[in-house]
Amino acid sequence: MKRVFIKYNPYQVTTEITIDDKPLKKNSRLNVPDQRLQEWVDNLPDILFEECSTKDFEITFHGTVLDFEDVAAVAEEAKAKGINITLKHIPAKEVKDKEQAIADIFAEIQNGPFEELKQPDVIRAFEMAKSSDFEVNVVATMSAGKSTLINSLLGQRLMPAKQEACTATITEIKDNDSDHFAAKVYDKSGKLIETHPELTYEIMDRLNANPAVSKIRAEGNIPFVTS
Ligand SMILES: Nc1nc2c(ncn2[C@@H]2O[C@H](COP(=O)(O)OP(=O)(O)O)[C@@H](O)[C@H]2O)c(=O)[nH]1
Ligand SMILES: [Mg+2]
Repeated sequence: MKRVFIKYNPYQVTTEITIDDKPLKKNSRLNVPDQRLQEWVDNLPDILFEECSTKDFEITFHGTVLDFEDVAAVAEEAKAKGINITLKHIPAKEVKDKEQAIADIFAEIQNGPFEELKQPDVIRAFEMAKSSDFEVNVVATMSAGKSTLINSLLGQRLMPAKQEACTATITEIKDNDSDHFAAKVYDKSGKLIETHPELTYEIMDRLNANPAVSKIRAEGNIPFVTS
């Protein structure tokens, strides 16, 4: 039996492998600098068999849970070829740990001396980058068909679409599982001025004609967005 140690860092894409505590030979096919685990892990059992002339291995994997699962799947498949791999996992920092570290640095920056990094647009950009929300902007000249396209994606006529300027107000539409659209309406200063539990074409038409309305935040089911 050979003892294989694999340390894989998915953030820097670095791999360290030892066999029986010895570094790999120069010509080993397991020298995989700059390659993602997923590029070579499928070949791992065959390479180990070729290079170690045994079919019994104990692999200790130091890495994230997701990457360990890929190694485990490959080890399971290798059984069919008569290659026996027992596995051990040494946990590594997960994505959520890294995200927390980044959030901590950003919080520190907010208490620091650089005013440029405390501006609302910087904070918003950071929140967006952290969020699982994925923002898609529909941008085109007047009457290009933006509202028509959005209605078609929503599967219902919600945006006023006409041969004239009719939707100059910024509208955000967020996907959720509700069976109808609801909206919150804001003025230029960001103050909430109206709420609509049941948004309709007529309400949208009126809101778009109202100069006091600066932003509409709608939420409802966007049929083709599943996650
Ligand atoms: N022929 C044609 N007309 C369209 C198409 N898409 C939109 N329109 C029409 O173009 C006009 C402007 O569309 P609208 O969606 O309001 O454009 P927006 O200003 O970009 O939001 C409306 O009269 C639509 O019916 C299209 O694909 N073909
Ligand atoms: Mg429009």
